[in-house]
Amino acid sequence: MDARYKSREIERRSLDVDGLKRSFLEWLVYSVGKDARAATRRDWFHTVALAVRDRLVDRWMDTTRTYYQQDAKRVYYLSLEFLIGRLLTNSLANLGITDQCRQALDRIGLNLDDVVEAEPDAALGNGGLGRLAACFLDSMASEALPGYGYGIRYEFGLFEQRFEHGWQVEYPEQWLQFGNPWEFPRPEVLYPVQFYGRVEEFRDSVGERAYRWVDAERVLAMAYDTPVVGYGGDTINTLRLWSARATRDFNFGHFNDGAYMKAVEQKVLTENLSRVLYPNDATEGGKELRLKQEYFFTSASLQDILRRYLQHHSNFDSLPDKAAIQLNDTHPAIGIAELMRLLVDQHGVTWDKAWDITRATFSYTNHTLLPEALEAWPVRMMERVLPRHMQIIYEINAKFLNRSKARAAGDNGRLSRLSLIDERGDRRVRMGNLAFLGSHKVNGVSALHTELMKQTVFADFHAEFPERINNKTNGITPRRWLHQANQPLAALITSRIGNGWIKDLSQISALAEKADDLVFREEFRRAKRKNKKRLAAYIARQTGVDVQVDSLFDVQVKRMHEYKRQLLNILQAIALYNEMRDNPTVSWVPVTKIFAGKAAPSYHMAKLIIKLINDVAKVVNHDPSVHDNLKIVLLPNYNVTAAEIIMPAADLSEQISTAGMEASGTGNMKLALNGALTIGTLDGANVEIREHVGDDNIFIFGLTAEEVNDLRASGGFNPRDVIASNPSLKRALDMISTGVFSPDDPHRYHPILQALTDGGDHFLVTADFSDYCQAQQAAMDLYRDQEEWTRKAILNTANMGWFSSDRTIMEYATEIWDVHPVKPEHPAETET
Ligand code: TH1
Repeated sequence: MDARYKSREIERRSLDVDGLKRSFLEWLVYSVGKDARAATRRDWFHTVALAVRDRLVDRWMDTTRTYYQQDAKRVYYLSLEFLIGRLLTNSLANLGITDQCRQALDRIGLNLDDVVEAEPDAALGNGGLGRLAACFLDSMASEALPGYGYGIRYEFGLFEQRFEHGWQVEYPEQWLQFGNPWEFPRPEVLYPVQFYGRVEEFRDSVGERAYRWVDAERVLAMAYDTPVVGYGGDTINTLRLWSARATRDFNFGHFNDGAYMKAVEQKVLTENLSRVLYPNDATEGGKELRLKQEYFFTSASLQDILRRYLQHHSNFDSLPDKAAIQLNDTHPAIGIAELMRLLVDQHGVTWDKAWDITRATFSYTNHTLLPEALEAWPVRMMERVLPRHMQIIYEINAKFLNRSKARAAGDNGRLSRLSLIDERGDRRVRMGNLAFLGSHKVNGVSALHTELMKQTVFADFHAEFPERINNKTNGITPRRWLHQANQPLAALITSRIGNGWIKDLSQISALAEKADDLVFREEFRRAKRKNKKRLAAYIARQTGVDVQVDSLFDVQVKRMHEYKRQLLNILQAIALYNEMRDNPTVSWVPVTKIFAGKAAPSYHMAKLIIKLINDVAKVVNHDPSVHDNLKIVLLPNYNVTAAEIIMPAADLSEQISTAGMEASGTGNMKLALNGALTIGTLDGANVEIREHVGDDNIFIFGLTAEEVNDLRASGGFNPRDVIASNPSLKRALDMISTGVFSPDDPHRYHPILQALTDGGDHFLVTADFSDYCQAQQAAMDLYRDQEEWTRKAILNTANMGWFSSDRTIMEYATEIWDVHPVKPEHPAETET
């Protein structure tokens, strides 16, 4: 081999500063095609990403080869969302070459932090559900589990949010505009996916009744692979995302007719399938394109899984021993019917055997009990788009209902609730019931949520299959959410207890004994202050508002939703504003209220709440009579990158959903791990956070899930009475209704006031207001005592070890998937 090529090949693997530097300069010229003098920040980002990518390819292939050679059982995480964010910092840290990379760039006269800033945020998800999938990928790779992510390569991720005159306006998020250096297109990994058409019955070779799906439209799914680097860089797994491609034969038919433009138009329409992520978090739209997206990626993934399995096996008997398929909510639940179709129609497996295999392979995670989020596709739509699947679903349903205990007991009410078809009104397919029935395990995402699943949506199924429901409390990856995002605190922790916590977060409990150490407290505060300064600068840049670094940073960051009750928070802010103006001589604890979050574009109430927060902020921030003791900011375009700046800087974490409505929450975990104290209801994982950090180190308020349930069962309450009896609430609402915050349009907030009064206050904002204000007061009082506050903050960080997604993922691995760690085998490194 030409010596120059050989040395370049070695260069691609080199992890030292010189090797990295030479590699950067080569990549810039030969792949990005730029001269160092002309290179932009983005060029440098692409250069560095490509050079870093070189350093993980060998180990990526070793990982994949080892799984193949050992015929290891794999887990497939099917998710319509992967909210991964930026990857450069993550890849560097997990490969352990951050310092070398920084120095190499230094020598070229560049700053790593600037290069990092040029990476777009991959927002292929809405919120918690998508981010959970991303944390799970990190944990599977870090625990050496053979795990694959399967999803859609959306051309447009979650919209970019801007505020115009205080209103949310959506812009397309073009994350792929300048190319994506992390992905490998696989034009040869291509599967056909069909839609529409009809089902034909025929007799198979042994005279049995059989079915085939004919006259269907065909789309191709093309794979794009992104390596998922585990901590330490030993295991590198794969995230495979599908992109829609029109078939060629489809177009040729039109060419022969001479209808060239028609063919091209058809191609564009077909490829719209993977164009855009639906921007609804925990609400279901019922749109045909959404159903097609769900089926598209699920079918392609299952075909890929079966192809991989068949490399080692000649029948499907041991599929459940070689593949575990996890359904991230019901979005891929059509996979149950699809696997049945593939096994029965395409591979000639008998129905009963196929059903046993299917159930043993699939498991399902439920993420919400909100009725508006439970997917139910109109039977007529399903019949049209997926005619064979509709038949299969009927068949599954008939067999199940025939055998169910409810039939034996003659309980028709229960039978109709167990049915896969909701017969009330226009008939619909209940995807949750299908997912439940087709899985061997079904889990909720926090202890409370799992109990409520048993008592509410899945009560009848739970009675039928008492072993099936189990809990897997969510977690977060300590790599991104502490090690990378909060370097000041990470360095402090490592200086005291070593760096074992990055891989085994339970070790962080060793910090608890430092809570009484005055020196440690001082350093803990210093780290927090550094993060707050960074956030303050970010706030100034994004909103133009100057905030006091020493004020209490009170943070509510999450999707805008009525059940999450941003409204409760802003009402308390108004009440506090009034108190400060009424009592100008009191020495107030300065408070900065920080909000961030997107509203679904069609969710009018959530968008109105955004406008309200912006309107209140404008008045409060410009009122000299509060002496800068209260500032309110709503940061635009909340995403993973913004979260990495916000989480480390928070003092107080707002987790104030109506009890029983937030399945888990994961932002609550990120904030507590970074030393914020929680103010929250006993909802979702807040319950378990309290158990871990201790009742003295958290501010709990409000009705419990049980009380909420009882209150609603007893016919609700009269919010007008509550308002009348609480002068500060009444005053806040009066200010809103008289246009104090909207002089240009005094009636702007009528819908909000209506919902809180005549509307019955479904989310119990007024009911919890007084208790919430007391909890806020307790937080402000405590904040005056910085030593006590810091002690509790340290205890929060120290007691959050259990909330690592490594713990969660190992519970899934042992209790649901039966998959085990596989250490990649590295062939002896080629000598230099
Ligand atoms: C969220 C839940 O609201 C949240 O409580 C939980 O922590 C998170 O999932 C992870 O488990 C959900 N996100 C979605 C998104 C869609 C549909 C349902 C849910 S539930 C699109």
